[in-house]
Amino acid sequence: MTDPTPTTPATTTQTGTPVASDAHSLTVGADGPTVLHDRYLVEKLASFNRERVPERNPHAKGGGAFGEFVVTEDVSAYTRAAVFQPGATSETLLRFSSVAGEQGSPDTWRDVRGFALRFYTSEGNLDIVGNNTPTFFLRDAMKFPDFIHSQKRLGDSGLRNSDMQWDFWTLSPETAHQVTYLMGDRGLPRSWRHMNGYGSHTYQWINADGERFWVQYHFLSHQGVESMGADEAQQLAGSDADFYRRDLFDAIQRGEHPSWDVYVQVMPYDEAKAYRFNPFDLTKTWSKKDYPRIKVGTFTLNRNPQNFFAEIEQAAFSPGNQVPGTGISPDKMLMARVFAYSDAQRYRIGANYNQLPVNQPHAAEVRNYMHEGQMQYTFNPAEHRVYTPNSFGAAGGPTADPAVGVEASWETDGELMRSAATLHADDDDFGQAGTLYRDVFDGEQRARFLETLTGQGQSITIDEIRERFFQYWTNVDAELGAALRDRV
Ligand code: HDE
Repeated sequence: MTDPTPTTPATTTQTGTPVASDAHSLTVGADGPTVLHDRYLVEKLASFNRERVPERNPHAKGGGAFGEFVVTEDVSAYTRAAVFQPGATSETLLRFSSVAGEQGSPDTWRDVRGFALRFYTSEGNLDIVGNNTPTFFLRDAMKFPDFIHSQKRLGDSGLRNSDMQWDFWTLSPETAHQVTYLMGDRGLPRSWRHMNGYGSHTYQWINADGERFWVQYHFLSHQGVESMGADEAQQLAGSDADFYRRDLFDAIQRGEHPSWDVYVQVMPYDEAKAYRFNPFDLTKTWSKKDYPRIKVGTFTLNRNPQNFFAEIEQAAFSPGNQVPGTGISPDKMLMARVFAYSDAQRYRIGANYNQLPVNQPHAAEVRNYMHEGQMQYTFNPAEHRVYTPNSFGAAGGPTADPAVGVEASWETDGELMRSAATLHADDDDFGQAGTLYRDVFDGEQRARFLETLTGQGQSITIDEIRERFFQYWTNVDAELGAALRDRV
C-alpha cells in the first residue's frame, strides 16, 4: 500500500531528489527490517537531532520583528553617522527578550527585558543592545557570569532559588538601582510594545569635524509604558508562556505597527571628567535636568519574521557593531561586551554567522580578505587576491581607507591594576535607587513595589541573607527598609 499521488510539488531530500514517502521507512517486504541505506529516513532523523543551537545565555527567550527608522530631526552637529543624518531612513530589526529564563520559560516572569536594536545602515550594521531599563545590575564584566549564575539554577537541585538571588544582590550593593527597577513596574511590562528601550551604556558620537560627544540612547514607546499586575503575570505564566511573543506577532499581523521615538542625551566630551556621577558607570543614569533628551527620529516595527529560527534565533547582535560617527565609551561592561557577543555568536551559530542573511548588512557591501571557515556562504570575486597589500589595484581587492577618520577614542594613562573606578562627587550605590523609589515611582507604584519586596523578603530562608536584605533596602530608603522589616 503506497502513498496517494500528490497534488503539490514533490517533497525532496536536502539535495533536491524527489522522495516517495514521508510516512513509510524502506523495509524488506512490508513487514521486514528497515534498511540502513534508507538515506531519506537517516537524513530526516539526523536533521531532527541537530535542530537546536545553543540558546542565548542569558536572553534565551524572546521575539522580534523588522521595521524602519526615519530621522526626523537634525543631530548632525553631534554625529556624522549616515544613519542619523536628517531625513535618512534605514531598515531595523528589534529583538525583545527576558534575561534569566530559558527558551521555554514564561514571557511574564518578573525580569528585565532585552531591547536589542539593529539599524542596517549604508555604512554597516549598527547594534544598540540594551534593555528596558536605563541601567544595569553591575559596572564590571568580571561579575557578570556570577550574577547570571545567581539568577539561574542551583548546582545540586537545578532549581532557581531566592536565597541565591538575594545573597548575590545584597553582597553587591551596586545592583540596588537596577533591582529597584526590576522589582518595580518595569519588571512586568504589559507587552513588549508598552515599554521603553535604552542603550543603557554611554556611547560616543563623532561629528564631521571630528568633535566627540558622549551619548545615552533612549527609545520611547508611542504605545505608552504600561505594566501588568503580579497576579495577572503569574496566571499568564501558566496559561500562555508566549504571551509577549504572541502579542507582538499578532499586533503586526493586524497592521498595528508599534513605534518608538529615538532620543539621545548628549554630554560634551570634556564634561565627563567632572560630572557629578561617573558617566561611564552602567549602574547610573544621567539626570535629564543636566542633559535633556534630544529627539533624533522614529522607528516602526512593520514586518514579522518569515522564519523565527532563521531570523530571530540566529540574529547575532553585538555592541561592537558600530559605524563611522558612533562608537563605544570607557564603560568597563561595554568594552567587555564587544568581545563577548561575537564570541557567543561564534559558539552558537558558527564562525561565519555574519554571512547569515539576517546578520549580513542589507545596505552596505562586505569587502575584506577574511575567508573560508565552516559553512562559508559568500566569497570574493575570482580576481581578488587573498592578501593585502597587493599590486593588483581595484581588481586585486579592497584597501583600508584612512579617510574613514577617527574612531571613538579617548585619552587615558596609568599603570595596569584591578580596582573599582574612581568615584565622582555624587557616586554611591544607593542614591539613585532612592531617587527612583521616592521621586519617580508614584504612590501606587511604591505600594506595589513594597508588596513585591515583601514577598521577596518572605521567600528568603537564611536569616543572615534576610538581614542583609533589610539593610540593602534601608540604604535605598530608611522608611522602606523599616516597613519591610515590619511586614516580613
Ligand atoms: Fe548581554 N549577552 N552580556 N547584556 N545581552 C547576550 O549574546 C554579556 C549585558 C543583552 O536579543 C549574549 O547571543 C556579557 C548588559 C541583551 O540577541 C551574550 C555581559 C546588557 C541580549 C551576552 C553582558 C545586556 C544579550 C547571550 C557583561 C544591557 C540579547 C548570547 C559584560 C545593557 C541580544 C548572545 C539578542 C545577550 C553577554 C551584559 C543586554 C552571552 C559577557 C550590561 C539585550 O553574548
